[in-house]
Order: sequence, then C-alpha cells, then structure tokens
Amino acid sequence: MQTHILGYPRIGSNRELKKACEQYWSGKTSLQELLETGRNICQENWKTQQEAGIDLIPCNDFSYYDQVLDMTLSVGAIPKRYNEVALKTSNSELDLYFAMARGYQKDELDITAMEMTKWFDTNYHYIVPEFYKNQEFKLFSNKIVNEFVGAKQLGVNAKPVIIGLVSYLLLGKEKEEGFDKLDLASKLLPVYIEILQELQAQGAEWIQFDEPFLALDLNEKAKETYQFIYNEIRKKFPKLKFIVTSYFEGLKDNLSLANTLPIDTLHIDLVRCEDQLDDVLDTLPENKSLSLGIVDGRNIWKNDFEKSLQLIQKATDKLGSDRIFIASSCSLLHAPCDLELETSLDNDIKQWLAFAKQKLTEVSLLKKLSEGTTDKAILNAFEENKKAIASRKSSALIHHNDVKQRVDAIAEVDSQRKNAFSTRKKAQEKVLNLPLFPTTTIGSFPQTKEVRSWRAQFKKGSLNSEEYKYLLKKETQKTIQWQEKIGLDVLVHGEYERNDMVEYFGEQLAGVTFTKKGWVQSYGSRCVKPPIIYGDVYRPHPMTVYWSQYAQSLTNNWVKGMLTGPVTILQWSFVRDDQPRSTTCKQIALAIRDEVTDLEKAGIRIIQIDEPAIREGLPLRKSGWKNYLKWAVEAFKISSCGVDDATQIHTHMCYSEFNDIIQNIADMDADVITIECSRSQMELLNAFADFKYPNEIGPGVYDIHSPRVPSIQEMTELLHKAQKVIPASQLWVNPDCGLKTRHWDETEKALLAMVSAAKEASLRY
Ligand code: MET
Repeated sequence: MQTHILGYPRIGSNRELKKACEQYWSGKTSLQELLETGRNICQENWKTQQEAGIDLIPCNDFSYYDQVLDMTLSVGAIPKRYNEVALKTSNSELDLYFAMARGYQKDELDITAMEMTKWFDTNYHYIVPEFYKNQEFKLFSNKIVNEFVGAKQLGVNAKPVIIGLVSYLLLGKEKEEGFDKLDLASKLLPVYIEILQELQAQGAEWIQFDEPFLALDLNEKAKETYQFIYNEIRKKFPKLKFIVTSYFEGLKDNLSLANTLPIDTLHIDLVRCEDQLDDVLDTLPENKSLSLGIVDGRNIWKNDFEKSLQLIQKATDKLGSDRIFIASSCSLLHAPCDLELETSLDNDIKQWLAFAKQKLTEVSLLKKLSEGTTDKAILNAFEENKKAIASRKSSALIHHNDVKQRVDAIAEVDSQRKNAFSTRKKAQEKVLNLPLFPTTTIGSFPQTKEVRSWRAQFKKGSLNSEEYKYLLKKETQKTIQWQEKIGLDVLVHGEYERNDMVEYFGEQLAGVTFTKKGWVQSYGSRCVKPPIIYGDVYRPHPMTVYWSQYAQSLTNNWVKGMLTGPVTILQWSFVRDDQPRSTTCKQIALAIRDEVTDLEKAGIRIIQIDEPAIREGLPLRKSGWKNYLKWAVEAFKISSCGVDDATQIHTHMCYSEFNDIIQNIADMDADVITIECSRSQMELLNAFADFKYPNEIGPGVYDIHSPRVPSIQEMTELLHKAQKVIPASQLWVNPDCGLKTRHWDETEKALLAMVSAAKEASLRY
C-alpha cells in the first residue's frame, strides 16, 4: 500500500508567493528573489510531505501563476500576439509567462492577457489555452523536468504531475472556426513524449496524469482520443508507471474507458462519488492498482477515519493491499495550508478541521491504521479522531433543533409570492411610481482607501464603533445626495459597511465562522478566505436594516435594500458535509427571508437579493442539474417570497451564460433581474428575449471591470439594441455590476452618462 497526494498548495502558509509575485511585478524585487521564493516553497512542501510520511510526493504541482498556463508554456502553445513580447523578454521565460497571464503594457506594446475561467466547479481560475487551426506545438519550457531534478537533488524521487493530454486540449478554446481541438492530439503527442523521455532519463518512475475530464460527460471522439493517446504513450514507455487521476465527479459511464487505458494506477474521487467504489472494484483489470481519493481536497473537515477504513478494507479485500494507494480526493490546492496557524478559532470548531498539512497526516495515518499498526501514538490518534467526529455529530454549537424544525416545516406557500407577476407589477407601479427606463446601480459604490482604512482601524480598535459608524454614515449620506443630484431613480446606500458581500453576512449569521490565515488561491496571486459554515445557520439579529433604513431616511427617492442570496453564500464558503448542501442552503434562505421581511417592515419597498453564483453551482454532469436547480431556485424563492405584492424583489447575476438555465431563472420569479451584459454587446440578453422572459430586466449597459468611461452614445445604442428584443416597459438601466473596485471620478462620469442615455432612450420611445 502506498500513500500520495495529487498536489499541494503553492502559495505558502503565509502567502509568500503572492507577496513575492506582486513585489516582482511592481519592480520592487529581482527575478532572482522571486525564483528563490518559489524554490523555498517547493522545498518546504516536499519536506512537509516527507515528514508526514507520504510515499509518492508530487512535483510540478508548484506554479508561479497557474498549472494550465505552465503546460501551455511547456508545449509552446504561445499565441502569436506574444511574439514581440517574447523578443523583449528573451532572457526570462517567466516574464513571457506573466505577460500571457496578465497582459503586457510596456515598451510601446499593449498586448491583452489570455482568457481566464473557472477550474471545473472550484473557485480556482485557470488560463484558457488558445488553439488555432494550424496550431503547432514544441517543447518550450523545461519547467516539468527542472522541478523533478530539483526534488531529486533534495533526495525526493518525486512524481511529476502533468495535465493529461486529453484534458489539456479539452480545457482549451478553439480561437478559429473549422477544426476541433481534439484533432490536435496527434500533433501535441510528440511534445508529451519528449517530456516523458527526459523525465525517464532523469530517473522518474511514476508520472501522474491529471485527466479530470474522465469524470465528466464525454463524446465518442474524446473517448477515442483517450484510447489513442494512452496506447501511444504506453508503446513508447513500457516501464514508466502512470497514474491517471479523475476527480470532482465519479467515472460513471466512463469507467469502462478508464479500465481499458494501458496505465498502472487509476485514481478515483471517493469524496465526491463514494458510490463508484463497488463498480470500480468489480471491473478493475488485474494489472491495475487503484488510488482511493478518500481525504477531501476540496473542504476543511477532518476525515472520518472509521468510515474511511471501512472503504479501504473493502478495497483491500478485493484487490489486496499491494494494489491500493491512499490519497487525497484531488489536489490540496483547494484547501488552506495549515490549521495550526489559526490561533483564534473556537477550539471546539478547530478540532473538527483539517487543512492541507493536516490532511497529509490523515493520508498517512489511514495507511498505517489499515495495515493494522500497533503503534500506541497512532492508535491514540485514531481515538482522538473518533472523539472529534462524535463531538461534531452532537455538538450544541452545530445543532439547533428549532432551525432544523423550521426547515422541515417549509411549505410550498413559503416559496411562492402571493400573486403572479402581472398582478404584482400593477401593485408596484402604484406604490413606486417609477419612470420608463428606470435607472439604478447594483449596490456598492467605490470602496476608497479611506473607507478601507476606517474598517481596518475599527478592527484594530483605534476607531470605536460610534466613530466608525459616524464616518460610514457621512459617506452614505454623500452617496445618497450625489445619486439624487445626478438623477438616478432607485438609489442604493453604497455598502460601505461591508468588507465583502459574503463575509459581511457570514460574520452576522450563527453557524458560520472565519479563519485568520485560511487563504486559498483563486487566481494568480489572488487568494480568498472562504467562510466556514459549520453549523445550523440562523439570523440572531437583523443584519442590514440599520443601514438601509438610515439611507432611506435621507431621501424621498426609493432606496434598494441589498442582500446576498443563499446560493451565493453557500457557493463561496466551505460548507458542512454532514448534511446535504440543499439543507444548509435552505437554512440560509430562511435567515435571508427574515431579513427581507424586516426590511419591508422598516419601509424598504425595493429589495435586491444578489445571486451571482447560481450558475457556477451547476453540477459538472448534466444529470445532476435538475436536482440542483430545483433546490437552488427554491432557496432563492424562500428568501424572497415573504413580502407583499407591492414590494419589489430584484436579483443580480453576473459571470453567466443564461441560455441553458433561462427557465430556472424565470422560475426564480424576481420582479427585476439585473445582469452583466455589456461586454457581450447585449448578446446575453438574447436568451431572455428568445424565452420571452416576462418580468423586468436590467441589462448592464457598461463594463465596471474596466476604468474606461463609456460614452452616452454607446450606452444609448446598447439600450436601443435591448429595446429591440425586450419591450421597453420591462427594461431597467444600470451598470454591469457593483462599483466597489472603481474610483469616484470614473464612477461619476460613467453614471452621469448612463442617466443621460436612459433619458434619451425614453424620449425616443
Ligand atoms: N451588491 C453587490 C455589489 O454591488 C453585488 C455584487 S455581485 C458580484 O457589489
């Protein structure tokens, strides 16, 4: 029996890599210093794994930005627009690499970055490979081999982690018509072979090919490509040992394909899909070993040893322990580094958690326990584990019967508005009295340095709560007055009191806690610190009423109440794994519902419940969509349906393609939906037009992710375009998303222009 993990976090326990990269980018440090930080992190990670007793230690899981971009550079799939950058950076491969990741604006060049998108259903973003019809590949970067050699020099015979050829192609995008990216497989194969030859020559024994697409829906062509590629690789390398990993889903209908691949070890994710174990055990060919992905790489809960040992036992009974690997379910990239750095977490909660470093020990302990160790320390660790698991099952911190009962008692009427939209629309028109093409914003206004420094000072204690409140009030007041002045119709308070749209609610909800250093890489040097939903969630006190009510008291215009929706809070957190996500989501929905009804009672007649993450929560396989969408939509409705007809519910969504979920969006039945639209030149609106979406809709008329100030004319044109496909009586006018990352001067100019564009549109109508 062997132990391994699929990859380890590379940001460093104190985000050393983030800091080193950002300093290098801003010209404050040298390339040598950055490379040294990189090397130190690799060494530290290898050492940590050695000490934890991991048998097969990964290399090439480190990356200065992203592992997919690393592969792109390795195989020389460098888009032509970087040709000149390559000349300018000819003595530093890493500079070219960063230019591809972040764009290049120097030496009179202005070259855009490569596209970035989410890595499967995680919050990690990768750089999308670009493929062209006459795509050529050639070995360009030696990073893979160099990292292997680096490990070897430290006495670690590491297992290079390489994105499998088929998954690499499937992760990319055809940038021209007239070919299929999978057709590039035979052109790419020689470069993979070259890399493997060099690794073999340097003494590599094991190679890990990550093939996450093996766990997704595959067409025939992809299946054939898998077979072709792995047969070719095997022919060339009869002696290298290959582990092919699948994760984030079960192999399901691709199991027979996986079984036919001429590889040595197949890795399966038993956290995401425990059910697949029996089928795999029944069908795995005798010449293959099985890697059991049993320690959760995506979440922060301690492994339940008793349960895991039963699964391991089942596998060893069938295959014999020689054919078993104990592993993390996926790369530990998605977990924070080290729980020991958390000094202010509640101790009861802390004992239920394991971060990446602790997960290494879990993998190693599971092996020793399943081998029947008699070592006292290990047996003690097992007892400790049992105690922690048992305490989580019954802890009063987690379990609140009244919350559970409230979820059980949810009735159909709770997720239905009192009347249909057509009736509500009339009631709302009467009360709200808004013009045609009403203007509004998505919620946040610039979070200036000052605003952030007040929060920092408040947290440190150098501002007391009254002083902090006073400053925020003044900022809110200024924002309300300014919105009135430029003639916006529906105002917002600006969200100055919020650090982050999920954290702000998480901090106030019971059942949610936060770490100090639980950073996880989101993309490049950007890290996030997701809240931990550990227990039954409820709302001990109103969360936003004070600020909304205050803002409303300052104006005769309507002020929108501003909330984050239950699915988004769930999606952007570490979620408890001891009950279905749908149940946790409903608990959050009830808490938001309480807030919505309190806002209504306080005189707020327009309430926005943001759900930007609803689409990204879609399961990876289509077969799971129906169930997810059912509970996700229900959760939104539970949160939004407790109000009268005349109270207008808004929702906001961004980063989304809506075509395949438009029916579900309609089922959410928000009175108004605002969407990100401008970068697609209103194309995203077509899904709503084709569907004849009945409720009101605010397609974003300018891109808030750029400092560029849009002209009145371009926004009028966009509105005109929108009006062609959606009746004017249904249209709102607003930016794409919140303005918190923008500066005031851009914001002022852009919103002034937007209000003028709305006026012009209504005159034209
Ligand atoms: N109300 C939030 C804001 O304006 C919505 C953001 S959606 C990512 O920032």
